[in-house]
Amino acid sequence: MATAGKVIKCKAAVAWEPNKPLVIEEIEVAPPQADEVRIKIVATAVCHTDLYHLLENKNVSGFPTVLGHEAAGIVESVGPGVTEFQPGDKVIPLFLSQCRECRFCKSPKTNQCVKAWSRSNPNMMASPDSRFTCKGKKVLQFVGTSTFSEYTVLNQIAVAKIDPSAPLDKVCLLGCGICTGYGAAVNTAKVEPGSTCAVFGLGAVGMAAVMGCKAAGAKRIFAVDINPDKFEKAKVFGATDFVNPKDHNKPISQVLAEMTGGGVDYSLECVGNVEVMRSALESCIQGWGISVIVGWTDFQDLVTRPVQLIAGRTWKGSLFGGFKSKDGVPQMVKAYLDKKVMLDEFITHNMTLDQINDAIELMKHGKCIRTVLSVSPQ
Ligand code: CXF
Ligand code: ZN
Repeated sequence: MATAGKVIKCKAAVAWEPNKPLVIEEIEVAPPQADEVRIKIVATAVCHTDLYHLLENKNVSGFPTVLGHEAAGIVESVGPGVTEFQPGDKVIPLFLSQCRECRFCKSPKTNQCVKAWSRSNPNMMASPDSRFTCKGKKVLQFVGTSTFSEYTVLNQIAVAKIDPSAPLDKVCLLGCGICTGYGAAVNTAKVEPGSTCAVFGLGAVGMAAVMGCKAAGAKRIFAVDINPDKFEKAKVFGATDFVNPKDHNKPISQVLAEMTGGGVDYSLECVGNVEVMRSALESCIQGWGISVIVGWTDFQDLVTRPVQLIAGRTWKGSLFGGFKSKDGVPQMVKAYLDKKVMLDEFITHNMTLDQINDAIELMKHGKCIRTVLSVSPQ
């Protein structure tokens, strides 16, 4: 590549300050350093946690930053020591790394990786480091990815190589929401054939959780949302029953208990709201019910009565659907190519990177499932 080893000037959507529209700017992207890979982003989607991190006090890297973590692209060049990737490889950025060396990566019990980005982890480019500058200022990287840009630089532990025949404008969704929801059902809840499930919140993550419950053989899948417009789509992914909490004047856990003879076997919270997390737990059956927290929120306490757990319910959380990222993402790409998982059905809008603020508005108001932004030609 003619650009290898050089600074690339390109377009990116910069978040200069909290709660403000993103600004399309020309930025400079430095060449990859040791163990890093520079990627041309072809397609990226807006995920609800990008909005969350746009809020004051919520952003893990600070400002200015380039948000975006659900994407697919092509390797442009690699830094010293990188042997796994070559220019031209199709890849998906991973907000959760898999170094394959730490005690978590070596355990089959978890997808946590000790080198994953965090506020304080210098292994990954989180605050204060990045390869981006704009107007002479450093622009920070977001959760090790920053995909609202034509080019980005990632550590190789946060990149998955995928099938070269994969359509990047579809498989970009596997970078976050779809793996998160699907895996929460299949890997974390371990939904069993013939079981009953309830999915709370029908955004992309909830829809994918419904799809996961169906794939695992659930016989009844309750789709729960206060926006009944979502029910039709949920049916496409396999939901069999639809519940709008606004139609009932008693707690939704009671409604579900009455409909199922005691509660569901599995419940999945896909909203990121602590009240909903509690209802989801209390909706699963005593004795063996499993409730999984999938929606993202922090800085808030989670409350229930101990007897809920003493009675035999299990409360779990799931990050990225429990998938070890570098292993799981290429498998999910293959599952899509083999028509075992749906992706196209999640895409309600297609736009370009320049229209990112419109895409954010749609997400804010629950008017889309996924908007795919085309960033660069394939
Ligand atoms: C999130 C988890 C928190 C950081 C950004 C990504 N997961 C999905 O959106
Ligand atoms: Zn996400």
